[in-house]
Order: sequence, then C-alpha cells, then structure tokens
Amino acid sequence: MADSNPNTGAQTITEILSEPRTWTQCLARLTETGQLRTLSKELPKKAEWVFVGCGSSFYLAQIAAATWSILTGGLARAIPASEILLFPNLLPSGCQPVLISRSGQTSEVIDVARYCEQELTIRTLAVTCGTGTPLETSSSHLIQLPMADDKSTVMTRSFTSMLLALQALAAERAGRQDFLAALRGLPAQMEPQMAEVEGAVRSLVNARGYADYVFLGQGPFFGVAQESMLKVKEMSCSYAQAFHTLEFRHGPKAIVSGETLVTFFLSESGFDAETAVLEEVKGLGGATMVVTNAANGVVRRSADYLIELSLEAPEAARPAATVIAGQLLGFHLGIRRGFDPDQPRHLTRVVMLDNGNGGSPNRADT
Ligand code: F1P
Repeated sequence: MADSNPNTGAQTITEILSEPRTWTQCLARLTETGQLRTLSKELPKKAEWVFVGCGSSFYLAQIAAATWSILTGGLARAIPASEILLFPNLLPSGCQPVLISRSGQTSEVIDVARYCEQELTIRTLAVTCGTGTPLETSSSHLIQLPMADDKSTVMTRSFTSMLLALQALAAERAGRQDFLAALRGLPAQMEPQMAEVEGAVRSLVNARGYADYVFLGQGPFFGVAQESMLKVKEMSCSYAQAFHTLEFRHGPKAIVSGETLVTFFLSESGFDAETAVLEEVKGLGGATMVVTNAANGVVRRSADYLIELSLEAPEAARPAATVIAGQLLGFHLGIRRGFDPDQPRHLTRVVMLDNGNGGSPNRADT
C-alpha cells in the first residue's frame, strides 16, 4: 500500500503544482519574442494543419488540432508519428506538419521531420522543451519552451505549456486577440484553486480504489480524457480507458459497475447531451467524477465527486487547466498503490529506437 516516504513523487507533484506559474513564463516569452506573429505570417494559410507526436505528445496533438479548427475554422488533424512512418499516405499532401516532442529526441518524431523536410520538401514546425536536440536541427520552424521542461519521466507542465503555445499560435492566426488575452488570464484563475483541486483528488483517492478508471470527453476534451488515462496508467499501473462521452453508450458502458470510476470532462458545447450520459452511468451503478467549468443540479445529483473550475476563459482555452485533475488522479493513485510517480514502471523519459539505420522502424515504401 501507500509508501510513507514523503519524497516519493516529489518531482512530479512539484511540477504539476508549478503549472500556472510556468504558463505565465511561457506566454510572456512567446509575447516578448513575437515569434507567434512571425510564424503566423510565415506558415501557409490554406494548408491543413497536421499535429504529430507520440505518447502524451500525441494526446496534446489531439487537443491542439481540435482547438485549431475551433479558433481558425481551418482543417486540422492529429496523427501519431508512427502512423506516418508506417502508412505515409495518411499524411495529407500539401499539409503543414507540426511536430510535438517534449524531449526533441523521440526517434519516430525526428524521422517524420526528416521525411517531411528532406523527401517531401515540406517545412515543418517543431514544438519542444528540449534545447540542442535532433528535432531542432531537423525542422525549419521552432517553438522552444525550456522553462516548461519536466525533470519527471511523465509529462505534466510541458504538456500544458506546449498546448497553450499552440493555442496562442491559433489565436494569432485567427486574429483572436481576445482569446490570447484569455490565455494570458488563465494562470491567475487557476493558481488560487490548485491546492483545492489537489486536495479534492487526494481525498477521492484516499477514500477508496477502483478496478477500472474510465475517462470521457468530447471535442478538445477528448484529448484531455486520453491524457488523463495515460497519466493513471503511467503513474499507478491501473487499468484505464478513454472514450468520447457519447460513444460510451455504444458498447463500452457494458463494463460499468461499482468497481468503475467514470470521470466526465463535461464541455459547455455538449453539456446537456454529456450530462445525460452521466445520469445513465450513475443509474447503472458506476462511481462518477465530474470536472467541469460550471455544474447544475442534475450534475450535482449525479456526480459522486465534483470539481468545478469556474474559469472566465472561453471553453477552448480550458483544456490545459482541466487536464490537471487527471494528472493529480494518476499521481495520487500511484502513491496509494505504493508506486513512485517519479520512477514509473517500465518507462524511460524518452523513447529512442535504434534499428541499425539510426532511426525509427523501417518506413514503408509508398
Ligand atoms: C513523449 C513520451 C512521453 C511518455 C514517456 C516517453 O516524449 O512518449 O509522452 O510519457 O515519457 O516519451 P516526447 O517526444 O514528447 O519527448
């Protein structure tokens, strides 16, 4: 059971609790350098934006693609780097690739950068917290946030900070100065409630454990559900899954029992439809947790655990703040189950593959 050593997971919890401050530093850096304005001018206007990454960086890409389309009205999608290497036709021609990698060293992402730049002659944009990395030298354009890097193996503040940088670029591209201002206001809205959210998640975890952790979200909150699932797997080795909320009815709800904790990241756009699934899951005997911006009577009645963020920021700006509850759930479950979140089982901070040609798995010939 729980490890009594107070230093267990110290690195990871410090980095999670430092997120609002780190966001302020990153957004200030991006404003000072004016690089978002420059990139917005330099990068193609009509192309579909394809966000690429691995692990957490792929789930970040999912949120970035959703908010890119919401803000710019443009086409955008997210693809794992390995898919492009093994099925190159999945990369739409004439697209703008955005390569996301905290370390800047993940083999699959570097290989996609080289494939795009050298074989397809497409100029890529890399987003990273690393400095002096192969990704940096393989990409034409760069957003670099070294102040947001995590020492921990699992991605937390790097995840939310790189996400905010890409949302700020989308706002710049869309001429949405109001959204940029909302992003800059997010740290001051989230900082005062960090201790309360941390305490709520810790008491939930200390109350009891579950056999299965399900995360549900729609739109940009689907990536939040995916990343929360990964955090619970990485830090506590618990069984966890993620689905689009309304998709949960189409089969997966068969798993619901008193041993299942179903977490709803309730959106504003789909509030009523998603709340109906919440009521249904409660009715089936599942335990429910809700993370949302503003709850109503139905949600209060159907949620065993409720985190209400009450952020002034518009919906598309909230995923970075919303995913923190998922990070904390993974952390405290890890502690409860006797794991050290700073040393996740079987994981390395960077996945570097060497198949003898210094790079990723053989890339299928087109
Ligand atoms: C991404 C990643 C992390 C995962 C683990 C291995 O790395 O897959 O998401 O938690 O640390 O690396 P990166 O390409 O973003 O550095």
